[in-house]
Amino acid sequence: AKPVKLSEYRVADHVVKTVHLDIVLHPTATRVTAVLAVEPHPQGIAGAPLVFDGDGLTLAAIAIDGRTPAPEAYEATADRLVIHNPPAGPFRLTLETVVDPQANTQLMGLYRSSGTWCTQCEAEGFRRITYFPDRPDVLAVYTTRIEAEKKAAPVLLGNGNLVEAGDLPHGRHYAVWHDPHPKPSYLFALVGGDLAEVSDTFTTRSGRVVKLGIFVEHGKEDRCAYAMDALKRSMRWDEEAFGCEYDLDVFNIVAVSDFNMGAMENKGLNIFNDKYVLALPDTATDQDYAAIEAIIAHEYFHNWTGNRITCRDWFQLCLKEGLTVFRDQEFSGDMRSRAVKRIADVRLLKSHQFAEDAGPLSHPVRPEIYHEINNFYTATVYEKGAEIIRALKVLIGAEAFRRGMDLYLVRHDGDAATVEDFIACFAEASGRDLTQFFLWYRQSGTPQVAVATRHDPVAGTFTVDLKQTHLPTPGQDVKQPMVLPLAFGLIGPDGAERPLFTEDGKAVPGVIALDAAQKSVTFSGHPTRPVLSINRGFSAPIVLKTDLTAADLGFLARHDGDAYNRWQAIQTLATDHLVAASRKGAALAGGVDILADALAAVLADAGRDPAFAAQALTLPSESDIARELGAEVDPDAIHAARRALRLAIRSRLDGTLSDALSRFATPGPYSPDAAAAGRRALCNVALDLWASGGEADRLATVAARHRDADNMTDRFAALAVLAQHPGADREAALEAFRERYRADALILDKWLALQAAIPEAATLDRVKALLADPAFAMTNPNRLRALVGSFASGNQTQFNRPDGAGYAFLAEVVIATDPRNPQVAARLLSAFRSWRGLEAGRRTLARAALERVAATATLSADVRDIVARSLG
Ligand code: B3K
Ligand code: ZN
Repeated sequence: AKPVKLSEYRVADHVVKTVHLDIVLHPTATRVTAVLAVEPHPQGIAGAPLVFDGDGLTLAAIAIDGRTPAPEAYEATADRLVIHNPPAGPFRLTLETVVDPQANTQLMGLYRSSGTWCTQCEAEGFRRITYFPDRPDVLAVYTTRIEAEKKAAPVLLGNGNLVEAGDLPHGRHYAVWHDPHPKPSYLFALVGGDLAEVSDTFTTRSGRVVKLGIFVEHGKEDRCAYAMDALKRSMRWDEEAFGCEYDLDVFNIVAVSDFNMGAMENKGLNIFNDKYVLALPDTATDQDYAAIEAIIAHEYFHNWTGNRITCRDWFQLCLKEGLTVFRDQEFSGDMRSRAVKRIADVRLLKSHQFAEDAGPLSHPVRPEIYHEINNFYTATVYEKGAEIIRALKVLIGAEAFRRGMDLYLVRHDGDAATVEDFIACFAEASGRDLTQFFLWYRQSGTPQVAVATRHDPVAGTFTVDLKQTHLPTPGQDVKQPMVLPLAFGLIGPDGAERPLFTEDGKAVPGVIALDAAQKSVTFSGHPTRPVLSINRGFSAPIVLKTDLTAADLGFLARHDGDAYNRWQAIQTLATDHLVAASRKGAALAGGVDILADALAAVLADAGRDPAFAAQALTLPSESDIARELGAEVDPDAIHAARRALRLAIRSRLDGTLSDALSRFATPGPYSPDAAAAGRRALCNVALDLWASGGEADRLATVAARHRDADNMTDRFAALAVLAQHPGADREAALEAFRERYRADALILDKWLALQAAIPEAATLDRVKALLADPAFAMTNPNRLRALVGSFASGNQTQFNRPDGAGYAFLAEVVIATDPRNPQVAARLLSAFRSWRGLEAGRRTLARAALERVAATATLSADVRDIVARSLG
């Protein structure tokens, strides 16, 4: 198929102003009647044929202004409706299609999940319901009438406000929903099913009472309280932090168990993967609670950034996604510990986005070409998209940033906007030229910055030499220097922050804008050498190489006023050691003592912020080390190095670790709040390190903690420790866990994922056996991600088995999944994104597996695109 190019954007020749849908729900033959107010676009091609999108549709009836056109006047295929000579002015187009929700295994368009009818229309699902100009710049006002058998679907939900409902003969009923806000088709949604409702209200700052509803499977009502609370906090926060008030009388959330991603921000009717709604202390971990809070907020925040202001075309996806991720990160930062949230976000950014950007799937935050838009819901668009906005805020300052946001929200309300529109608001608000800044959206790859420092004790000057470089990425061999806002500080030998003066004595702000290939900055007033703390708070999403010594890093770990950089100093120490150890063996890699001392200091001070200490004690992951190595990666060597370092740290901190277990035990009943979660996080990393040697008595302690835990966080953390140590205890604990939660699919997903991540040669057979386990279902995206996704992305040594069996397995699953659900298949396949960095033997085997996928006769556009770019 032809690729779509940003440079070829033009308006639709025919737009739709209002949509009246009449949908009669039926398991296999749902009848959709659409009455569309169509008009030619003033900037479109006059007299052009009408061309609407379709996907797998059959047209049952058509009328133009109430009259059936002659058969030769139009052409309707599964994927297109063409009317050769449409009326020159506005007209009413009536279309009738019949769709089969039960047979819809792609989970795009209208489908069924455990008997509930639901929809997913972003990016291009609406065209699987009716023919339509299915593109985000066609905004219409929707009225939806839904009819169903009352017993099968007592609940009927649509976008906007409920305007009418009633019973019909023969046990049937209907509801009519009207959404007054013009919206693109991708925000359309409906739900019909037998669901329980948890309701509440929220009063907006202007006094409007909004009815809130969360709809879940019967019997799960008691698992919605946290999501509801998170929703109300999100609504309040968005008023306070961004001035955004909710704009309908109702806000509904529906949890379904078959869903391709996390959730969807349909106007007034968010549909969620139930994993991001349901939580009780015994079913969800602290991490689950935090994810629920973040995703509830994210989807709610889309009401303004995404829905009120939408995207002109799918190239602008980051306009809504990057911005909304930035907003949800800020929200979680305000709800929890800001520094810890930042650390968690940067960890995720590096492990997902940096890895993506360093391989064949690298693309700009605003791509310029795509074959399949579903493959661009990536860490780059989302997470790097959010980083760019954070960097912009550092560059222009918080006040100008807020003015720019306010301007954007007012100026573009009701628009389908572009990234240029967005950035123009900040240029105007700050009075700065942001042309160079815009390169962040156009250039792919992670900028690399090298920092060297010079101290002249006689002159009392301290000079920072900065240099930026850009590696080639697919389609971009040569790049221009970008503007990188680097927050920084200088720390004196006493550990105190030094004032910042230039050579001529002028005070300077704590941000260097590195906007050329090279730049040097000299500071005066430093008779003794200060230590540079740079890229504080990870102000620019870059790979940073400094000339800081291990001693400097140890010093920063203790004294840096920036909590993020205290953590980063420890990570850098660990990373430097692990990279060296992976190349030449642990014995030859230094830095362990300094690292262990820094960790001991963190533990001694852990009372101040246990969650921070937990982050510090969590070593870089195996894939982090692989990314640092970049080439000739041997996952077994990395695993061995990491294991050896854990043991070395353990032997130096042993007593402190076991003390931490009692010192930070959480008193009283479980509460998901950040403080309690931080204590549990610290105890659980301490436990993991303390038991890392696998001594029988220690494992017995872990097993007891597993058994006696009164919440899922501690129970599962202990199980995860046990899982790393082979033996009968492990198998017994796994079996007991399974028995205990046998009726709870979401919890068994954890059980599947944990087993798939065991770093042992027997794991692949275990995973294959689990494919046949009743807890697994090939048709459910959560199960697939838990078992296969966790194996491919979370188990470096076993996915990358030296015999290639891990690759072959993933290829098989992808080939088997693709005909049913291309989106999920393509997502799984992207686990190969770093294959080129592997050592030669594994590289050859990975290539062979990718080629096997490529050679499959009938591939979806989704998988074909990922495989082609991976091999390309
Ligand atoms: N906008 C949706 C993602 C849709 C993915 C389509 N393949 C969820 C979100 O980002 O909020
Ligand atoms: Zn989003």
